[in-house]
Amino acid sequence: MAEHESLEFGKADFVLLDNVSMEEFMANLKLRFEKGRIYTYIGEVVVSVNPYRAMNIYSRDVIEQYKGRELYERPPHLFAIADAAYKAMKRRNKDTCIVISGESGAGKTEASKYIMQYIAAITNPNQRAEVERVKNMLLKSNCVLEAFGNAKTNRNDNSSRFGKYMDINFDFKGDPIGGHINNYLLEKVCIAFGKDFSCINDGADFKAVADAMKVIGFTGDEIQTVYKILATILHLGNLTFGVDGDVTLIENTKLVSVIRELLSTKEENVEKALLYRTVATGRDVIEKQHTTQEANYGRDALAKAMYERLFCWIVSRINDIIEVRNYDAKIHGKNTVIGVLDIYGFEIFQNNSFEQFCINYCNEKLQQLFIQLVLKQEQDEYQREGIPWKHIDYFNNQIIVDLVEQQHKGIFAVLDEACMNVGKVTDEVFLQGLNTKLAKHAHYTSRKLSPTDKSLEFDRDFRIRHYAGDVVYSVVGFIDKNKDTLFQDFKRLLYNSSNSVLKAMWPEGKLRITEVTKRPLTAATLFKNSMISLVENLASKEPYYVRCIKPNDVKSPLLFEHERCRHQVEYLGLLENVRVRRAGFANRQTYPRFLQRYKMISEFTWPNHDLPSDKDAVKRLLQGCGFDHDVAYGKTKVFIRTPRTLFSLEEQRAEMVQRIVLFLQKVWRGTI
Ligand code: AD9
Ligand code: MG
Repeated sequence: MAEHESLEFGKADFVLLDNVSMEEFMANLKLRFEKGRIYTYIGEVVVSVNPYRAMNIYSRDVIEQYKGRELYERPPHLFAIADAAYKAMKRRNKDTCIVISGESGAGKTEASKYIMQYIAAITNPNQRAEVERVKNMLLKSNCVLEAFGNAKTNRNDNSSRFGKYMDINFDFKGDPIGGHINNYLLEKVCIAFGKDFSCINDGADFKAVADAMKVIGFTGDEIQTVYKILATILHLGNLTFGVDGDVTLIENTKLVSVIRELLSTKEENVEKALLYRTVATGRDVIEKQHTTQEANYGRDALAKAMYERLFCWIVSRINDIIEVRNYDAKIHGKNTVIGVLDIYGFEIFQNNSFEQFCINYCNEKLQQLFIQLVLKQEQDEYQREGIPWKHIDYFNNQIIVDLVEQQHKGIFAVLDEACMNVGKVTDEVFLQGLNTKLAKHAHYTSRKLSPTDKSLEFDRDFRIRHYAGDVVYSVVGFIDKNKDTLFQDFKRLLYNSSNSVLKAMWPEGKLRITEVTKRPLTAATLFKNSMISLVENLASKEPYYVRCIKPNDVKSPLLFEHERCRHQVEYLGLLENVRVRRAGFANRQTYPRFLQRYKMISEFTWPNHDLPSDKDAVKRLLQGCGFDHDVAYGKTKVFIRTPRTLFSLEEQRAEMVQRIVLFLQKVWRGTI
């Protein structure tokens, strides 16, 4: 139990609830939110509720209060988790990671920034110049990524449209010496023409971003190219096609010259790539004219692909720059890592498509990891301490992970198969494939399989029973979004640019049409592979979790929408989390620490004990209080099963402390 917090603010750890019920959980969460206590623990997990107002809890002073402290010594805070991850990394030489999850607008990115700030603030006490440089780069790179990867949505004014995993490397002194960023699934669809991206539309904003890029180490040519690509994307948005007889035309040909200029290509090549497609039929190569529909489609695909490629290129350039430089540190010195994952939470919209499907699959993977790691961690500790472990039941979502990613019959496999179809490639073909292969799956159904089900409104709908709840997806657009839809002609166009920076972004444009034999990997396969390696990576580290909750949809600091929050608590599996935590032992403390806190409540231990060991003293104390049945004695720690026992100990302690104080006051006043 965290000190310095009275019950007026509710329970600082959900594990201490009298009953683990949804009502009690929600009441505690609400009370704390209303009292401005936005963080609460579940053991070592931080539950955070977005305050939607500036909180005075991130200052230098507060950082100092958390530095080097144990989790329970201070009120729950992100800083405590960051410190725990840092301590584990530094003292025990462990790679750690902090997984931040929650839905859009719940506060993940803000949390990741506070964590980074904390780590930056507590490291490099000797002000080594190289370390300062690295810290500065890591923080600055964040701004640049946000400028390109965030957008204003109706859910969040500064919504990250990509998942981000950032590793920070530390040397043997515990100072940052480099880092690496992985990005996941930038939502191509919602950035069509980048209308939403302020850095594209606003010259002043772009100036600020360009300055940040310069500081990080992007060259002038590179920044110029970025600017040109953004301008091209904007112009593409204004480009329209018409017809003259059966010939497709570009209506505003002036724009073609502008784009040509920006891309440093030949004018006729731009026009040709927009209006024709080169296809190989056997050994012949022919040029096929687009219909206006195809031309529109091609133009949109080009804009999206250019943006996505640009973003990935920026990430890879940042990685070049922040990579661990120091040869010695790489080869010899101890090099440990803290990873911070800021990734999209479950999304259940009115209309769910391929993006939501990928995002929700990602959350299934992370939940699976959570189950394994949280249980594994508990098991490991009990084993280490020599305490028998009894297994508790929880819903294992592996079945849903398999439903999505299994070879041959998983949803991604069916989707890929539908995309490879020689004949008709349509969303309906994909849906038929699902219905055939998954008809009997307990977590899959569709309009066709359950015609009377009211939640499946349209023929195109299918439904997945996710661990977090049922989600109805519309099959429309799956095929398109899964395929690499960019015509090879565009890739060649960009590769043949005389701008070397742009050229380098499009290496596959080198291939001649007759050489393009292998299909590029589909979006689903790429995403699946990246998730599998993400999870492998996280699993190799000691994890810490931050679970973010969004209190309302109107960005209000006052409103705690009960139903809205309850739903999140449910799908984040927080009650399950409390139960798992409690099924073991609610609290564990080393013997010396336990004595330090409670020794005054027993005559055997106050003021000092004369037993052979602290362990014996703790045993004697707990037997004396009648709590012996509710605890287990490990090698170095005492484990307390129910929170009630801890409460009683706390109460007795408070009572004793008061008595001691009164006694001392009397002594001072000379009345004794
Ligand atoms: V998304 O999935 O990227 O759309 P996030 O990242 O979960 O989403 P974000 O961190 O961007 O949400 O938070 C949304 C907004 O909530 C911020 O712009 C702040 O205005 C507000 N917020 C979040 N956390 C805090 C906080 N600790 N203190 C004050 C906060 N305001
Ligand atoms: Mg975000």
